[in-house]
Amino acid sequence: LADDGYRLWLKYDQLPEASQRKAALRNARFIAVPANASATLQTAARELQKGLQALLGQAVPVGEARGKGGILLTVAPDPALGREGYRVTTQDGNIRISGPTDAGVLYGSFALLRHLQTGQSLAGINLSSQPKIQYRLLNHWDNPNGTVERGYAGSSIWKWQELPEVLDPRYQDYARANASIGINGVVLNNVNASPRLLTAEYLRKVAALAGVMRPYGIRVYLSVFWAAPKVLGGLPTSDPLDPQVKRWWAAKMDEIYRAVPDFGGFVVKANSEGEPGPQDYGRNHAQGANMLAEALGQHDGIVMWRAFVYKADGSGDRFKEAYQEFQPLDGQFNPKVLVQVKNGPIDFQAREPFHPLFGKMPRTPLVLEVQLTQEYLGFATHLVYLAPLIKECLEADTHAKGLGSTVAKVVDGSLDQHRISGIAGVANIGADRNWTGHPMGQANWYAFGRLAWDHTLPAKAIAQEWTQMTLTQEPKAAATIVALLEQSRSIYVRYTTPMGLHHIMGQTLHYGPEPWLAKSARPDWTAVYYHRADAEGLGFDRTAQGSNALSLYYPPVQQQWGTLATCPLNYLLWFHHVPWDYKLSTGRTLWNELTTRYYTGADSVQWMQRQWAQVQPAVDPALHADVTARLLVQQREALWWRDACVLYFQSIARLPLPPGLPPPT
Ligand code: GCW
Repeated sequence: LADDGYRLWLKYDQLPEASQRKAALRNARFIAVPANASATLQTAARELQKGLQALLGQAVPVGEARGKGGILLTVAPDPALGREGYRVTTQDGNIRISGPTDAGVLYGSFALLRHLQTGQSLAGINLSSQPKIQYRLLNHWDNPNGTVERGYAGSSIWKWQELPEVLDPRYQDYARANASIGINGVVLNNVNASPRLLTAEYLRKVAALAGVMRPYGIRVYLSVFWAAPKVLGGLPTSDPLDPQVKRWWAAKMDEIYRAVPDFGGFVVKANSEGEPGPQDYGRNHAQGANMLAEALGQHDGIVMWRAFVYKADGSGDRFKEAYQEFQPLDGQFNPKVLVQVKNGPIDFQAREPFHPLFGKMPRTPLVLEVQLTQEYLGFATHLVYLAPLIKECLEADTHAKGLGSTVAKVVDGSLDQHRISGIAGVANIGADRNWTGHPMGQANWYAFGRLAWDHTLPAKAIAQEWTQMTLTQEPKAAATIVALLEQSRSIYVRYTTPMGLHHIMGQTLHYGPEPWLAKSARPDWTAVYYHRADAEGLGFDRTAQGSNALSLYYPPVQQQWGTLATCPLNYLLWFHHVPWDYKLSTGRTLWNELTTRYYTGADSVQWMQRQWAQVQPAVDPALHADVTARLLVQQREALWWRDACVLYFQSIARLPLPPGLPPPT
């Protein structure tokens, strides 16, 4: 039967080797849960049973412990494990999955299944782990009408019109998939929020979804429309300092928590891209966020206030705007507030330097927001594995407290000893049978969860796990696919925006090349604003001679990125206006290096096609054909990017292509 991708990495295909299965079965004769087990523990037991039976091809009963050779689920205090950690150990002839909470045991159960799915033995198993980040969230940009902002995998999986009565079984599979990678929160709706989500009618629907998520350790959250007091409450204002407004929100919080007692909290996009916010009333972001946090009162929720703000100002530098609005507010936020910051200063480009707010707001917990939906990375037609992009940001050194002050340590709270920490991935999930449109997009959902749990995991190891669990156990094919995944993002950067070019995509769809775009209602949305190509050279000068955005970083970062000689070529045009004939460390001039990268990038898509062709015997035929076809689109569009950009920049640089490169097609 063709695999339609629905089962994701939880396929539980029978283990290949009979001997391996036998050995595993000796350790998995039964699953024991305590009497009166909670819904979460029962969920863990059921998942183990489902997984083991399928992997081993034999029945594994759930019930009381019966001698040796079984799996025991136990909740037991274990201060070394935090709240959600787990241990999987061998003890007295049984395997024991334990954790300080039910959720920990659930995560341990999935860890055991992953262990088997990746071909490891149960004999002498000894695993332990706990998450480094507390709030690990998917952000859905889903609208009540079923559309998904920047979604490329069909419509929303939430069928609002059918809720709360109809609970699509898919909701449970969604929750399972998230729990299996440690995601513990889901923001159901778009940050460009509809006020409807806060109505009594919708809160019933939200409560129904929360009921499905709860046994999987997942809390639901909502994005808030700032002007709700006016629009829903009929108040004359939504001023956060107005007593009526405060009362309206406090009452709304009580209503929400009556419907969903474990409700997680809110994400807010305010005074950004036309959304209303506290600035409409002369208040700042902290005043807005704090009002919501106070309205939460005794309820156990948080407010994630987004820092994605900029004004349409063609003479300024958008790079600096979030910093300028937020950095001065450090120390003014309520303890329930986290500020949510995109990985880079502009907007989810294929490669960005880390956002300068990381390391510069030590008194405020910062949520790292990354985009899994491939808005600027080829939609659902280009194969781009995002773990290397996410890791690049996490591993970047802010130098806030000396060497090794990585973004990861800012985000996990360890650098500044924060009590709470968070990470958010903008979901790439839709109603397509295979969830993500591009079958390989599943790897990005998977990788996000794994990194949210443990940001030290290497991108390659995550790709290996995912490939083995999802595509094939055949070692050579798996290695080929992993190499393909690993290279895919840098290939994408090469044929679209090499060397630090950014924001030169088409304005309406955010797709395809439009480096010539010079006019827009938003001046800082034109491509020429960003690439600044002229007769002399290319790139945005952000040194002291230019916008001086570099000054937002700590001195060691400024020093590294601040000179042509020391700036890594991958970031060069982010920070420098470089003469076309400037000789780079590669020995080539800027023009020759740029064009070479566009060409080698596009050529590399053919390499990807060849690699993928090789694994054909080892993966499901339908899935193989699907990815093959998508690679054809990718190949066509890589040439489109290459030719459009090379020809456009050539019209300005007026230089010939370096020898050996064929003319654009
Ligand atoms: O990248 C931009 C997107 C918008 C999005 C915005 C944001 C939800 O084009 O669609 O709006 O970012 O992150 O708020």
